[in-house]
Amino acid sequence: MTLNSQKPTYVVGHLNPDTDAICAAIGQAEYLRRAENVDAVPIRCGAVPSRVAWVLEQAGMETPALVTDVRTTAELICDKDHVSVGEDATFYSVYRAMQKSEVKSVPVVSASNEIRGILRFTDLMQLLMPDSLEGQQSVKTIHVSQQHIKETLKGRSVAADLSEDEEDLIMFVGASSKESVLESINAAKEEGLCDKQVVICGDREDIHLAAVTNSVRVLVVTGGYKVQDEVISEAKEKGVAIILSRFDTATTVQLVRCSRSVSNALGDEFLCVNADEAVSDMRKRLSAARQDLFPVVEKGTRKLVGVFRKSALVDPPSTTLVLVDHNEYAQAVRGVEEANVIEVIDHHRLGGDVMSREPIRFLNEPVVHPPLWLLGNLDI
Ligand SMILES: [Mn+2]
Repeated sequence: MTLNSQKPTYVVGHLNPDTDAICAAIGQAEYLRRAENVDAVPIRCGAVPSRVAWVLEQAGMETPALVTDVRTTAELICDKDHVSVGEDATFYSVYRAMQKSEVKSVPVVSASNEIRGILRFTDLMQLLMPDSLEGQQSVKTIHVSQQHIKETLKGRSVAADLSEDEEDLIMFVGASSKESVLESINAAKEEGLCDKQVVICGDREDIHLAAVTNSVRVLVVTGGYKVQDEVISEAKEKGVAIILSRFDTATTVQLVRCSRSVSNALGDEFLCVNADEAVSDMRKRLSAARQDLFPVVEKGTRKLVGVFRKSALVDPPSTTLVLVDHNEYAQAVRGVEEANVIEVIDHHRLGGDVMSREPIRFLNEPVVHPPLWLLGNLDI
């Protein structure tokens, strides 16, 4: 059984439970539910001996669930509704998702929801900036897929099929005179860079044709303009992709940059926490980390369960416990020291372990033995 976020009050007997430990947990939980309107659930912290199983079977009672550790876990403190994004998502879609959810970091996951990294707003911004300002080519070069360009532009493809693979593309805006544009295309051709060029321009048919004839990689036609059939058939023949954008050239250029996938901004180093890891165990490990958001993953699969901030480690919610048939921590469920014990019902010596912030019900009475004829096989 996994402790979930809507935790009830657990009523638990001692380790190596016997009949009175199990039956007291069942009985006291039932009493608290009925008489005191407490959301009480009986649990056990060890295997059920056959004798106890027999008693429960005779009484038609269910065996309490096994909970061997009541420490607060990562799963318990994490936010399971936090927005996450796919590694294939574009800058634009992630930026919009972060704005909408008003978050500064998001977990990035694979198609099967495995954690790939944590993306901060500042990491995201790097996607808009060229890696270097040295040389025109590096400023204009972006690592992006044709399919993503189309998606971000909410555009339409009219010639060769768009590639889904990311590649280095060099943006070129066909805004100058026809002669200047052709000169640039020819220069790119001489440098062997033509098949990396994305030519972006409006309703300039001569440029469209020149770009396609020279086998640039992609032609993006802006402003909602159409391209001539001649250009389309030439593009199909040359394998040039054409994307129609309804945005003007300046906006289109900006949105092409925003088409980069966020996987390009992900670092390798980030801390991850298993869902069943106790907060008290992870606190030291995470306190020095510069990370502000920690992904919680399913142990073994690394599937994302949720995320939490460092501040969640400060005062995590504790498990509420009622101890029956014991009061010494040495005999209690793991994590009892971190739990909030609100009641003790027992018939053993006082161990002196239980501490509480407020007064609690603490019943400790010796058992008055029943007559010998009743003892039989009873376990008390
Ligand atoms: Mn007992």
